Amino acid sequence: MFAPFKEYLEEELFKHFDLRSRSIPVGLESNVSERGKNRATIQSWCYQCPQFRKIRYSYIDAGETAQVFNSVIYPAHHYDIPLLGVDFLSFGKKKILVVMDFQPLFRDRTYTDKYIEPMRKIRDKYNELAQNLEMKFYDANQYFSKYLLFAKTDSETVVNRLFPAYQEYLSLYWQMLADAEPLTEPEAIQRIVTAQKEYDQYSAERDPAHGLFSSYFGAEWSEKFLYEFLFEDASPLAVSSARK
Ligand code: BLA
Repeated sequence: MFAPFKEYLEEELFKHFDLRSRSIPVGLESNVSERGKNRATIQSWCYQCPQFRKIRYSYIDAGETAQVFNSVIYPAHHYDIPLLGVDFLSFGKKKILVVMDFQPLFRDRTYTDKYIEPMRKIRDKYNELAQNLEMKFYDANQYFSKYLLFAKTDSETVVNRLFPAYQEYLSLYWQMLADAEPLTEPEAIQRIVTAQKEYDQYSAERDPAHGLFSSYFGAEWSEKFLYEFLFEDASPLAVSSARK
């Protein structure tokens, strides 16, 4: 379902950037679940380049039961631009949920004008993908922008509307990076280090995927995947005790 999105991201990344592989902890690169009657696989890829310190994406293929494409791009710490977040999910072909955003590190007016307002033009073209749905797991005011794509949709819209919207957002993101002024002050860079780390902590604690991963691959693998790969700068202490 979302394979063309993954392939497009790969082509774009290799076209624009000098990518190096970034290691994924042993055992977390892929997994296969034989639980239940449906076979499920998850596979992940991770790269870095001078502009992006971590580019990760994962694909869950459980046939008709579930297809998920999830990705986060973390800019190098000397760029204050938002993170690029993608979460496309399809369950039983009927329930399709798509989320894509430039995930802001800060919420002040200067930041928003610079990095979020440019998304507006694209968002306005794809109104049917911006449904203002209520968030149950996350807080829409933390690390989400007001021009995110967030929709419950169908497979036809995925092909005809989401794909072009995705291409436009990606293209804007590369442009935003190209126009961004690298930070040079150690304090300014440290502020990004902290903000990106807080993003990982917040995301690891809220991630609604924990249940999905656990059901396929077990709780132990899920916890490792979340804290050692997806959001590796988060510390698991607070949460694992909360979950027990
Ligand atoms: C929702 N994301 C979800 C849900 C799941 C995942 C299972 C709940 C779907 C439901 O309502 O039934 C799945 N999340 C994953 C998977 C991974 C993951 C498989 O991290 C990792 C491989 N989520 C992100 C990113 C964004 C994001 C980068 O990981 C940003 C674009 C958004 N996912 C997002 C949002 C929701 C969601 C906004 C709705 C959650 C809510 O209602 O609060």
